[in-house]
Amino acid sequence: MSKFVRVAGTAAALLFAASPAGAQGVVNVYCSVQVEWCQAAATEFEKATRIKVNMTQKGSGEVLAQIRAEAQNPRGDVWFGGTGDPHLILADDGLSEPYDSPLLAQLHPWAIRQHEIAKKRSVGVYSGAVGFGFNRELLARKSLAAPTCWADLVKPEYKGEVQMANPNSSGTAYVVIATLIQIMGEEQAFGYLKQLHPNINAYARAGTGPIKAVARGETGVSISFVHDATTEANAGFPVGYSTPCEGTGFEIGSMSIIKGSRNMANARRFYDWALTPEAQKLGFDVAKQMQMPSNKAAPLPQGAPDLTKIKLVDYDFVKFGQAAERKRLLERWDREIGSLAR
Ligand code: S7P
Repeated sequence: MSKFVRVAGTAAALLFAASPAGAQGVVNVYCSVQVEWCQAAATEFEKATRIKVNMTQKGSGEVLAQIRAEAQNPRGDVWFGGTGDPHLILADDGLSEPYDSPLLAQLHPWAIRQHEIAKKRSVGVYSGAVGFGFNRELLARKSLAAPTCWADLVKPEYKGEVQMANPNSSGTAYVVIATLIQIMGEEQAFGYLKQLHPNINAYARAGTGPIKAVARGETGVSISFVHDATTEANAGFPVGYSTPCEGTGFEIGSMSIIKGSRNMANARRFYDWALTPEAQKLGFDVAKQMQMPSNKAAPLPQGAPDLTKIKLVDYDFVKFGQAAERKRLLERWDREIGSLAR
């Protein structure tokens, strides 16, 4: 039976799976979806295979940093979930293993495209779009309209009302910056982020932090994946969402096998299993997550944002999935935005 342990004093939530009777070895998984999904995946994979799962939950930027730090002595086998750009960057670094799963043919073209861009070192597991989450009750109390355009967020009436994540730790926030650059061009995007800064009350560590703050009524507005807004609304919070009128970016939530994995056969079994419709349905059925699954036979969760109805940019995964480009943009963000007075 899997058990969940949160380690005090660290940002990480760790999941340890107790060894099931007759366990068939082990697989070490770094997991960047929400912890409920990580836990469900560990439990169900163990049940299906009797392979013990040691699972660590962390944000995408943090897992990328960890795998890089462990490159000489890899401790993880699979990285499951998290935004696609850091998975491409890991591939660009040569720190993930190429793999052709027999399940590839069952996937949507956007998930296979991720596999191609990564030169077989990653694959799409789910997709979701960036937008604005908002607390209906809080905005009504403050007589604020819900934002519908990127241009709205920089208006003075939203001073201190908006939250987004820090792109160093959060893959979500990196998608936001890449999105703004693709909509406005880089100079204007950084000008926009400077203008936005007085309206930001916190740059959260985790990408889902801002929408959880919206749900709790701690901030009126967040820049988030809109599927995470529907999860909070379904949990009973007064949360709504909109997608920007100028267009928006999206993620190909991904999975990679870590270079030098010491449990390669089990890593591949987990990877293949995670691409099955049954495994992908767990995201919604057990963990109430609302992303669009990559297996064509896994249904879009009822009430999930329909990506075909959202104005999406033609996201340049090749450009924003390069290690040097991410490093340059994060350094620029630290220099020009992260260091601004609060
Ligand atoms: O699981 C929900 C979700 O929005 O979180 C992932 C995200 O990358 C993890 O958070 P960070 O922004 O902190 O890296 C998304 O991939 C996923 O859709």
